[in-house]
Amino acid sequence: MPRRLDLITAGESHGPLLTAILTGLPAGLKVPKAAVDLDLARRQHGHGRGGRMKIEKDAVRFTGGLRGGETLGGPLAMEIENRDHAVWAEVMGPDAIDEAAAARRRLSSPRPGHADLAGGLKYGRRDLRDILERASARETTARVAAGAVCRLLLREFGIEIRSGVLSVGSVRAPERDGGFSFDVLEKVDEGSPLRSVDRSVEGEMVAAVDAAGKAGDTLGGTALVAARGVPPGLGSHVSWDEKLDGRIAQAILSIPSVKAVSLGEGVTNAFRPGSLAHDPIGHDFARGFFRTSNRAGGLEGGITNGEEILVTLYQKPIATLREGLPSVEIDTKAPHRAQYERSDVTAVPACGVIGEAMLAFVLASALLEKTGGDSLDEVRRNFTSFLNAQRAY
Ligand code: EPS
Repeated sequence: MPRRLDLITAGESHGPLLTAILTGLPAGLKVPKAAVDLDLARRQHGHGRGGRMKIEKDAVRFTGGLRGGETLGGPLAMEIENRDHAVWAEVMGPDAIDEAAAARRRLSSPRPGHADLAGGLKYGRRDLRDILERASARETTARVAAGAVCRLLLREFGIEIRSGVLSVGSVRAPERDGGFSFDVLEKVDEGSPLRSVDRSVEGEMVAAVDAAGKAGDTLGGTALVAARGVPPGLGSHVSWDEKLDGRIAQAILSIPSVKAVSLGEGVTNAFRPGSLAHDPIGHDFARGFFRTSNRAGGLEGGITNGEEILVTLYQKPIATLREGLPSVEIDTKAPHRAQYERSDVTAVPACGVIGEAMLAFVLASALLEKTGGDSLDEVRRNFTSFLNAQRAY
């Protein structure tokens, strides 16, 4: 896949820290620490998060690629401390561990729905903690840090990304005529318990989370992630791996627990006739080409069409249940309830924030692939000429 930006993350949930390395940024982008920390805090927020979020106060530390708050064009390296490592050091020490302490925290009854067993079989690890530590959604902290930087780049070009929760468990925000779009997300109260797109159902959502928590159960849900200000012409129809819809879907599906994604009204459209599934084209000289609806969610043929990018993600309930689902103990092979690890009752609000980060990464990469440019000024010049060419079309 021809990618301009690349992101690598490293780190275990209870290891010393998480690392993100983002390559391909132009020089001259201002990256205030506060902007990254803001998104890290947004990821931690949400009713139904577990005890871990009371321990952590995620904050970024830049260790490469930045001077005086500006990118230099080299890889941007960031780290976020795991405060909880202090109590896990003898179990999760990178150099040495205390075998007795590690044995006490050994995971040998895998959780259905988690990576534990499939990962243990694949990597030949007899302590399934070796899988869970990396599979944990804690890793998304590093993605959100990188996504915050991508968001800053996109903002330079008038592109904004937001998210909001559409449903938690079976409680859904009531449907709206024309569906949900970016303007609804602008009104999401970031301080509200579940960052819902509709405050009127938030109380019911909170009650559902409380009931699930009391019962030792967990809840999934759906969130809308959207981008506004994206020009037509990012991504391409020419090759399967350049199609931006496919790249967005892959990025969103890589978020732990996300099992389905709908671009625009992709799911609903499958049940409609063609006459009701597409977006009529109009033109006026002030706006250029526009659509009278946005069922495609801003993507046609794998290319952005200038309308808002609308992505709905579907998150399954977290796989860690207090009672433990039926499983097997891997030494004896005898039936055994899956082990319980501290976890969240729901993480749908966080999932929306992580979705923003993934969408920001894909769009920032697609924008740079289109414009090229080693400095932000050069990217700007190329972006302007790209827009001017479209105006003259
Ligand atoms: C998470 C950190 C984890 C969990 C949760 C998300 O911390 P701990 O395992 O120490 O409680 O709260 O992880 C999972 C949902 C999971 O499936 O692993 C975080 O930072 O988002």
